[in-house]
Amino acid sequence: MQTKTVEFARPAQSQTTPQRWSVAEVEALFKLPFSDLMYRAQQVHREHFDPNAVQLSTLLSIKTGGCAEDCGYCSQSSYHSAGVENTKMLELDEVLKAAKAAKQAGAGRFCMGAAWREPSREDMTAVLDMVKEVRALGLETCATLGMLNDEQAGQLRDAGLDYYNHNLDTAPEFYGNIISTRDYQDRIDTLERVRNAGMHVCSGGIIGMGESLTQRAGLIAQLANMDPYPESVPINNLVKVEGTPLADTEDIDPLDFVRTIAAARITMPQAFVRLSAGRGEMSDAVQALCFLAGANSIFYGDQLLTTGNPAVERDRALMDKLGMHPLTDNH
Ligand code: SAM
Ligand code: DTB
Ligand code: SF4
Repeated sequence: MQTKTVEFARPAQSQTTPQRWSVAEVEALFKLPFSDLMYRAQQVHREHFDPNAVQLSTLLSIKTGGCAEDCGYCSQSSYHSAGVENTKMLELDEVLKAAKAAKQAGAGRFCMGAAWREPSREDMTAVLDMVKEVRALGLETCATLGMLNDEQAGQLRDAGLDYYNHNLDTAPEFYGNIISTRDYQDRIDTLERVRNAGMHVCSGGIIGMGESLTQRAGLIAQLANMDPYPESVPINNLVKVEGTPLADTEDIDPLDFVRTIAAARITMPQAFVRLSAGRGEMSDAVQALCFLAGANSIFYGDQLLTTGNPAVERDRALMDKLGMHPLTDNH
């Protein structure tokens, strides 16, 4: 491990005057001695957040499988054979039942995900109703539906959607190794439409897809240099699904995942950094390190989209053990 000292003579910033990060600067963060990186991340985290509060989002797959995109990590792509059953879109009452249960369990945000390249006109009609009704339950709303045009972004905003999730997933130069049916600019275009419509942006990526350290830093720099950077930054550890091209990818060292969380925290001080997919395979100790590194949001609920997540009881026990409380407590 390299031990050279890196200077951080940067002023505190706000989201209206974002700091620009070069890939080399982010890479230098990754190469810091672990304790120095954690210390720096803690300082930034405590400047902006209650370090013991965690934002809880519950996910629901409202349309599963049969997707027209070829994302190499994804169980829902029609290009792969991951054994995921293709379903029709859920009915409104099924979505509301799940949202009520999520609220009852303590979630503050409900995120509806669909395996689409982009939503059709009919899809939008149904989703807009879901957004309105879920919001009326007193939950924050998030949706992840693929690419949007300007009209669709405006419709979602008008329905009361609080966040739109659309991940950059990896560095621009590695993107083509993972996905061939769309390009990086398509993702950036949708994110701009979401931002211009006035919704909060949720965008992050996946770690452990075989990317180099420079490419991992490249993803973080790309997110941090968005103007403004996303309010919510999900960092997923690849869930290796059999039948997908990435099923046999080598595991990354959990401490490298923790370092990625810390780099996200330092470069995007006011964002909620979500410790996202992959928690099911992580020990409590690694998750605790992620919180120390500045993660302050998780997916909460027994299921992600097609794969498992730690059981609600396990997460409650973990929060108790760490003296953490849900952000919905309002303190
Ligand atoms: N189809 C929409 C899209 O791609 O934007 C929304 C749903 S898609 C499943 C949402 C995100 O989930 C992807 O961008 C990716 O970052 C994440 N994801 C999907 N499969 C994953 C896996 N096996 N491991 C980790 N993250 C995954
Ligand atoms: C995000 O960054 N991660 C979530 C959410 N946004 C939509 C999805 C994780 C999916 C993990 C694999 C699955 O369950 O299919
Ligand atoms: Fe489709 Fe989204 Fe999966 Fe890609 S990540 S295959 S766009 S559901």
